[in-house]
Amino acid sequence: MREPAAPAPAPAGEDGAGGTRITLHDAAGRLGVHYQTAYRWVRSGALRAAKIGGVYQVEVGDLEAFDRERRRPSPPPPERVVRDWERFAAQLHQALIAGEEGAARDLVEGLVGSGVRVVDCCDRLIGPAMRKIGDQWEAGQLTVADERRASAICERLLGRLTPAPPGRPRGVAVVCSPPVEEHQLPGGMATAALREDHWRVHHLGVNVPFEELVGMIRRVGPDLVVVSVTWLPASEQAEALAAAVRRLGPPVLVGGSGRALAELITQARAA
Ligand code: B12
Repeated sequence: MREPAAPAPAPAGEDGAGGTRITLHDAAGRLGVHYQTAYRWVRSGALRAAKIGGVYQVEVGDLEAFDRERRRPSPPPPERVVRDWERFAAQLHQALIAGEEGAARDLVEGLVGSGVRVVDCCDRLIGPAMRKIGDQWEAGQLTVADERRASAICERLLGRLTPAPPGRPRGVAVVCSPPVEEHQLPGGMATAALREDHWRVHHLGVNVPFEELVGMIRRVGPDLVVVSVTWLPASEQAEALAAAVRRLGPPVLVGGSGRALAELITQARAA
């Protein structure tokens, strides 16, 4: 059976009441978001749209009101204090090793939705769960496949926790790792935590050649560079990268394994 395709753009029109309508594709473009994001807003009832001839259409007036509301600075949500991180970390670990992605997602998103900060979820939930998986792998209690499945679930979780918050960014940051580093998750967590703290972040992932990392940082011209390093033998390359970047001008923070993201956030603000 074929998957239903996203509706193709249709021309703008007038509705019965005389308001100008545009397709949801165009509305997404005006809002600067992906079609799927706008579609989710329609499905959740946040953005009004009518399905005409199989294509979602939005009234420009509704779109503008929605956009104004979206841009209005909202007071920070009340922060929830979690007292029992270990219990939650054990639950996440269990879900990760069982490959129960839905349970892992519900747990993490439930906490974030109730006011827990993303940075705390990384430092106190995902980090400890993955470290325990590393210990079990080292002890021969888990296979490489168990670890890869858990890592992949965490990557997707992090993707969902890494929105670009609206409002004026604190600055532009690049998060990268030395070329020999293969641990991508810690840099992903650093990205999520910095975005939550209103940085605009370019995350360069892992396995990027040294010269290309430096070249990209030169092109982006960031206010801050974070070098995330996990594998001990990669530390020397991380320091060489930091030295090369410092010569370009921006401050550089090097960190990783065992260092908290809460510390990164404090250092980034002071850099
Ligand atoms: C998943 C995993 C992998 C996956 C990574 C997949 C992915 N998508 O990331 C893969 C399969 C690629 C992998 C490969 C290897 N791995 Co591995 N891996 C792990 C494991 C299980 C989890 C890693 C992780 O995400 N940890 C959780 C994070 C959250 O912990 P953390 O590093 O403390 O993270 C915090 C900081 O990094 C901080 N942070 C991030 N950036 C910054 C920046 C600043 C400035 C600051 C302040 C903080 C900060 O944020 C995090 C949140 O709290 C760990 C176990 C462990 N103990 O970590 C082993 C582990 C890291 N791996 C290990 C090893 C040995 C390897 C391999 C050499 C295995 C091999 N023989 O091939 C290779 C290394 C390849 C390479 N060249 O890098 C060892 C490392 C030992 C060492 N001393 O270096 C560990 C500890 C496992 C073990 N117990 O032996 N691995």
